[in-house]
Amino acid sequence: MVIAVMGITGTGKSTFIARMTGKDVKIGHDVDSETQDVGVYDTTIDGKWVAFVDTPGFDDTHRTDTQVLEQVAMSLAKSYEDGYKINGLIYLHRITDIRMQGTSLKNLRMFQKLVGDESLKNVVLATTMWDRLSHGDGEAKEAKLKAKHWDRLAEFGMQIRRLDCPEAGVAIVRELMRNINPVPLKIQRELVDEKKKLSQTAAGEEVLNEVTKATEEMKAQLSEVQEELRTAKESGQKNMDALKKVMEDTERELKSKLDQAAKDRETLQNNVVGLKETTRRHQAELQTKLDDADRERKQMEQAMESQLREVYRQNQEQTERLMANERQANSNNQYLNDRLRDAERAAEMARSEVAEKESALLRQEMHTIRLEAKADRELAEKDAELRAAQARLRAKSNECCIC
Ligand SMILES: Nc1nc2c(ncn2[C@@H]2O[C@H](COP(=O)(O)OP(=O)(O)OP(=O)(O)O)[C@@H](O)[C@H]2O)c(=O)[nH]1
Ligand SMILES: [Mg+2]
Repeated sequence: MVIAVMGITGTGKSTFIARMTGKDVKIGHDVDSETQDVGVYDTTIDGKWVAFVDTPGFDDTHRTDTQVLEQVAMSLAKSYEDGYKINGLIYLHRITDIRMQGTSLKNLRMFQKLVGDESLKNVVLATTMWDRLSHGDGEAKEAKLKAKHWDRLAEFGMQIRRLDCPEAGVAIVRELMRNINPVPLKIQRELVDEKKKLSQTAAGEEVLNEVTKATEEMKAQLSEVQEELRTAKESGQKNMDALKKVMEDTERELKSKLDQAAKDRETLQNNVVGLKETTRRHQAELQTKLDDADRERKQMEQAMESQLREVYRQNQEQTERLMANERQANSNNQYLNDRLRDAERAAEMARSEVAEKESALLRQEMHTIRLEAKADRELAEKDAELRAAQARLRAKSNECCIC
């Protein structure tokens, strides 16, 4: 899964890729453009291999638009030839930018020409730097930009998102990862399938027009400067030397720019094969990066597979251990239940034994009471008999005294 990140210099492309991959991507901290070459940085998101392509933006401080286009177009064409399709593109724009004109407008136009209307559905335009202004200001700016420039592109399926919190980046990438059948970009079709020269592609035509316009302007400026220089020489002005120096410097600068413009025109006229030769170094580098990324991905997949196998084995072992423990617990339970039943039975027996003993004791007690009552009765009878005998004895003794 390949995702290209584009946008003018300083919009946060490298920062975004560094956050997504955790890799050491070179980030710019001054006004000069930082990323000079197309770079590939990969990672795994939701278990899937994702390679981010970092690109230099147009209006680079070090190179002309032609040179940037040549490099970006070549990289895209080469990866397409090698079977790597771009699943998604993220186009970054600073929400802090005062107005959308000049550089931003030109860059967006170039981007649209590179991608083509059919691929805009694979594009997310994401705004950065929300932390640098109030949310209300950001929303107002976003609404204006949508109405004036972006809604047109959104009609072709381009999504507009904000990179305003740490989770927003992954959400955008996940959205693009759903595109599993990507269509090639316009520049890829033009260069590879239709074998066009760079100047014949929509993006190339745009740059060529700019170069032609700039060349005409510079030529007009040059002849003005040369004319002024000539008049100054003829009029014999006092401060001639200083003026001459300024004019000559301007002339030299314009000539060097014209030389560069001529080189740019030549580059744009090259066909894909010629282009390939001039950018062989970049191609080889990109290929190496893609191959490295691919190798790393395979290694990662292998490592993940063996990790998964290990986790599966450990799970299996743990399951078996748990089952054995459960079996042991069940048998312990059974044993305890048996013992409990035995104890309950023994208690029941003891209880009935006690009850029996209690009733025997009760019977014994009643028997004793009955015996005691009988003894009392017998004692009373004996006592009565005794008293009767005593009475009889007393009567007899009385009879003897009388005699
Ligand atoms: N405050 C703030 N700064 C950011 C944000 N994103 C990036 N930056 C800063 O913006 C500067 C430029 O970031 P880069 O990632 O180098 O931008 P780039 O688009 O790769 O630039 P080039 O490589 O020159 O095309 C760096 O100082 C970043 O730290 C953001 O969302 N908020
Ligand atoms: Mg960068």
